[in-house]
Amino acid sequence: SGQEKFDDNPVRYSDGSVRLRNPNIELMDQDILYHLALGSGSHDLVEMFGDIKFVCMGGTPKRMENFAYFIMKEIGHKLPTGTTLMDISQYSYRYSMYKVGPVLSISHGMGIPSVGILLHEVIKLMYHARVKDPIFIRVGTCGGVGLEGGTVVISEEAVDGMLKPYFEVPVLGKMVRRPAKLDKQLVREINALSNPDDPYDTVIGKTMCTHDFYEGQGRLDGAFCEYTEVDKMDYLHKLQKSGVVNIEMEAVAFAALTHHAGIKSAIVCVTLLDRLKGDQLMAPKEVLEEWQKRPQMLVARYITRYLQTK
Ligand code: R2B
Ligand code: URA
Repeated sequence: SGQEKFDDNPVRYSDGSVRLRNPNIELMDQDILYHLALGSGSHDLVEMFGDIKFVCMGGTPKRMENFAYFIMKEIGHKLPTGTTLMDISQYSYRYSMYKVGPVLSISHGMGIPSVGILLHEVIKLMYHARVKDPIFIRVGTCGGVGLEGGTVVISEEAVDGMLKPYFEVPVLGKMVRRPAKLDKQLVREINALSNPDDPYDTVIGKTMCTHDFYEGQGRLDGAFCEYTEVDKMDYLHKLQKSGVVNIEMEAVAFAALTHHAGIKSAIVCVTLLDRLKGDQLMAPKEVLEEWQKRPQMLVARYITRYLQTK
């Protein structure tokens, strides 16, 4: 059924549940998901998470708490009386996690190492909880390349800071390279739900993922800068010619690790500025907050439709 193969085994079991590409895990008597403050010995993960369908991730704890309340309203989920939404991972003091029915809303922090650690543990969580065919979506922020602030971007491809479409990580002293693949159909399905009446654009394009916010994204306003404004603009125009429409800091790891695990995923970000016009984030706090709801609204629409039709 078009399933990825590794060794001789599909990445998912025939019922759609996540199979780990690591023979060690099932041999351990418990698995401690340290950065989530959860464990297969200490928690009944099937009972707690077995009904998950969507895993939504974004940078900050507050944004993902807001998303949890928002998706609760959108899908009409009611908490058991007398209970409130709790941060399941609060005692990790690293990431925040909220569960709203079939939706998990988790903060991933900034950058590839942070999202990478989280993905290892969330993918294992899906395995321990025997979750079937989960869909992972990053709802984030980014810089636009020729797009004004407040534009929603659905990533169709993720490339690294050298414009290569893979995630590279040194393992045992050797560079391991994994393709940063996103689900094309999911991109189309999400895009089809953008509202032509919205007072902002929703576009599909290539996303560049960097290891740094300042020099790594060609900014002139870091603590260091050893190039000129002309160099910067030449570079951004080169990016634009190669199809890059936005720049952020997690896409290649997010795309590559979900793909490697056989999990469908998408990345939907809002631009906080147009990098062709500047480097500093000048929009007022209220405006930035309103913009950050835009990817959430689109993703909530996708989740709501999905849950209604399945
Ligand atoms: C977007 O915003 C953050 C940097 O400000 C980073 O996590 C990203 O990808
Ligand atoms: N996040 C980034 O990584 N870059 C920007 O310019 C804005 C948000």
